[in-house]
Amino acid sequence: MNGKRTATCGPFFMRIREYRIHSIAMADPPLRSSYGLHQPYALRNVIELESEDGIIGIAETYGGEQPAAALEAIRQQVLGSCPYRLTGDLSLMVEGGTSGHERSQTYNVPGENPLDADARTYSAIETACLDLIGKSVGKSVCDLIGGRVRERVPFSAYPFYKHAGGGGEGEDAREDEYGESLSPEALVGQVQQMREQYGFGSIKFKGGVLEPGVEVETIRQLRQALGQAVPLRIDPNCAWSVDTSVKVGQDLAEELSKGGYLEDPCVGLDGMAEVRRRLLADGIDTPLASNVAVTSFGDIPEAVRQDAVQVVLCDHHYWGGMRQVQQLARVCRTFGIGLSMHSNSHLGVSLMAMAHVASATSHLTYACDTHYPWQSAIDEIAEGGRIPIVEGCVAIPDKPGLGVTLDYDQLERGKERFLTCPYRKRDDEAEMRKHVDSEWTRKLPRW
Ligand code: GKR
Ligand code: MG
Repeated sequence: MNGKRTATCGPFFMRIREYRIHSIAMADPPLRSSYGLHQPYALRNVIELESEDGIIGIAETYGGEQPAAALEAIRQQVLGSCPYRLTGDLSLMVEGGTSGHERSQTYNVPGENPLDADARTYSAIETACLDLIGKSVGKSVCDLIGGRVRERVPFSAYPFYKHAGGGGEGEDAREDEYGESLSPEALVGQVQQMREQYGFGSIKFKGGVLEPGVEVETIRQLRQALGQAVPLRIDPNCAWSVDTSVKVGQDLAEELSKGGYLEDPCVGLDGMAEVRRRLLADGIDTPLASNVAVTSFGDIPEAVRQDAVQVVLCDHHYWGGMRQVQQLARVCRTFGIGLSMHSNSHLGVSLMAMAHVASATSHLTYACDTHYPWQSAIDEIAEGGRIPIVEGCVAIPDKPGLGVTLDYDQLERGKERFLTCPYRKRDDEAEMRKHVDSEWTRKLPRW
């Protein structure tokens, strides 16, 4: 990898003269998952690449110290390089050359997996380069990466069991928009509220928190409240044994049909494959989805061989960028596997990047996940405020690049929040021990 190679970029030479990395924090409500409990602040890193003529490309990625250090480590390769060439120069980061790891299957919280660290760093650079190029030539990112196949990108509601509280701490504690939701009834109320506000047409429900029987009841009540037309998915993040996964698959055979799926019910490809075989033997064809057992191209051959995963959740943030996601889509299509999109707590710059790659990926067969409703305008760093989600969709704006620029006052507030909050990485287990159960450790399977 030699950033200076880009000095030969040719007559249309554009040089990156500034590279800025901003570590920010945003309030995050006490959401539960099998990882534990969300901290009062979620962390993000935002980067800016500024060209010699003052055009700025931006990207948002996983937060905290380690991802910021990884972004810092490539400063010399970035500075002075050409945004058309930089991703080529850094391509070993996503071709297995620097990490040596072909597979990146992980049970760490997303953003803390050392095996996809290079892919995450590369992705942030790629996104910012595409934004910079788009802004310099007056074209949208989705059109630079192959052209939009949809103008409006559908997202799902992402309900969580949660404790009371809206996130933030002390004087910065936020209003609790959704209230405590630790029962099926409260969860249904949360979904209805989200649907009223954003018009979501499908539901991705985060399970792995309460007894499986209660989570089955939650899905049943959702079906009853929402009717037959709304696809329902449940994701316990590997909290269940194979037997429990099969039982839930049987109990929810009807509810998860019609565009739904069962996501990462148990640990590993062998377990997922067994769940699949046993459900099929019962005549239940509910697809199994994953963003845990399949997180890199190296995971795909075994997943296909065992028919362990019928839907892969892409995520440009850790799959190595937008073009890698498009390649993933093609591979999935080739093997008859569906494609959905994973999310983690994020702000509007990430939401727009997710929308652009989704817009230019024809084989995206499900509405994308997004945590966006869990964040608030107080933390938004996008100029103009929150990105609208209307009828469950994000529209590709008629603007160059990602269609979003930074609000620098808001960015400063986010940086200040990061500096004053005590969190430097995501640690849901520690947070769980602090507030819910002092003995708690992540256990897979729990049930
Ligand atoms: O936000 O707690 C969370 C989720 O559990 C998230 O970290 C997962 O990565 O959304 C994710 C998923 O689909 O597994
Ligand atoms: Mg998942």
